[in-house]
Amino acid sequence: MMRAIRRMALLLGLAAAIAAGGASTAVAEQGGAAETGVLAEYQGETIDLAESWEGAEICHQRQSGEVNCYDSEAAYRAGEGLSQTASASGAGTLALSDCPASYLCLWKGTNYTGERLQLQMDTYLDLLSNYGFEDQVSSIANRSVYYAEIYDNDYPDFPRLVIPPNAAYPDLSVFPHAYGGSWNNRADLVLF
Ligand SMILES: [Ca+2]
Ligand SMILES: [Ca+2]
Repeated sequence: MMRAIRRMALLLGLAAAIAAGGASTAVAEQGGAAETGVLAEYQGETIDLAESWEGAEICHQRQSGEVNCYDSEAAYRAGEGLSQTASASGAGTLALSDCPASYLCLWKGTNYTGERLQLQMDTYLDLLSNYGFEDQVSSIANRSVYYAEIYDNDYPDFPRLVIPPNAAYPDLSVFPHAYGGSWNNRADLVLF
């Protein structure tokens, strides 16, 4: 019940959050002000995911909220203290089985390929533009016990697609979008 209430509150605040994000983007474009993206650690440097992943393949949000990025599955598993052999697909190959339990994983390519963003599911709302992932999600896996939803904020009534617990969708182009076309490369935010 608390989750439902929190989700409702977040939805009500959604338009305001998006308006604020739009305004700061406009300011940044006009005045060259700092971007407002999520900062992550990658190869000893701090990068702004909204600007560029700088060649990273996997960006993982820790339970602490910190985001760490890696250029390979092997580097990710080493950096997060995971067993190398637990990766069913083998080091260097990205696949569904590489998405950790309790996480929502989003890929830029179909069939769980391409850059992968791993979000923990107690942040409730994430604007994908802050992670450099806006309108770029092609496959998705929900490895948590909670429902997740992706929203398209390019339309005033926020079309959404529900991702049930333990659902994995290798190709979002099979899901029709309310405004035509499919859900491939349409998601702007995620709600848990
Ligand atoms: Ca968009
Ligand atoms: Ca969109």
